[in-house]
Amino acid sequence: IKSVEDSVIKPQNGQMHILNPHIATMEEDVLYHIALGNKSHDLKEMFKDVKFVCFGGSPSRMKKFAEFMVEELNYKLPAGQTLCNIAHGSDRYVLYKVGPVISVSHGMGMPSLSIIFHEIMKLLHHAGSSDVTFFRIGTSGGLGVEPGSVVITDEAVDGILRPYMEVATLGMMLQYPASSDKTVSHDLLNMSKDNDHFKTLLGKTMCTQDFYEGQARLDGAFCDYSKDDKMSFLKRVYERGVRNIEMESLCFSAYCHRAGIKSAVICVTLLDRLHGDQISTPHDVMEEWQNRPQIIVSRYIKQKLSIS
Ligand code: R2B
Ligand code: URA
Repeated sequence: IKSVEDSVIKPQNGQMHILNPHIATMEEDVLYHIALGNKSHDLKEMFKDVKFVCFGGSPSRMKKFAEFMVEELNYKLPAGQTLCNIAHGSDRYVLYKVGPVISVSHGMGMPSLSIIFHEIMKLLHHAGSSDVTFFRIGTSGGLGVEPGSVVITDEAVDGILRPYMEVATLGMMLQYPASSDKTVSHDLLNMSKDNDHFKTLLGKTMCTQDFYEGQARLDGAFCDYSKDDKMSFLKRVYERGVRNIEMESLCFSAYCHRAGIKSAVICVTLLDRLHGDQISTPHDVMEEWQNRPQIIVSRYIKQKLSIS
């Protein structure tokens, strides 16, 4: 097991730097999963002005977020044009651009997030973008918090509470610290308002490899532990500061740290795992809850762009 801290390089002049020396020697870089490339497309023309990338699991939620940003930024789409999925040549992920904001889906789990993260980093590198902030706007299971509350991650940990992501590379286990940027997280927290109809709080986020057994559920197809085992585990992690559980924050935070990108993870909680496992809240209520992290992030973006 090798700990990989030395590959962390801060972006120079805020430029998106690709640490992989091979990229510069490649004749063409095909961003396969978003059907774009640095020869087939003028990535500078398309993406140089990007300042914020918002990732989220579901394609339709990220489309809705893009539509929300059109309203919030009072963005004028070019005459006769509607918002289009720039990655339409692939059916793996969706990608929308609203002025300086990219809204992109990442699918479920760290392997899926990892692929799109690599390709977005390279996209912004080829485009020559600078000073870009990344957000993950997601859903999660809460721990001891009222369902519908929003948790901003102050530290991402794995399923046994270790604050780093392990990746098998060339037959070695490499560990990448998932240090998150406290500044963006605290600034986001300050975007919540006393009269919001939901709570926003900071807490640790446990990131698992699996939705069922990885998150101590009793309702998966397999389960070899008792309800008491589940409850004592969840209470133990609650006491260690965990307030929500999801499946991407560790990879997202580790990669942002490794690339020197300012970032935050902000997720709504769909249920309180101390009270159950099944997600049975009515669809319309859940839709409204899923807007909540988007509202907080949009306030942050508007403040940074000096739009009120
Ligand atoms: C939250 O929700 C998904 C599982 O339902 C997963 O992507 C996550 O992190
Ligand atoms: N996403 C998760 O990963 N877990 C939950 O309990 C809810 C959403």
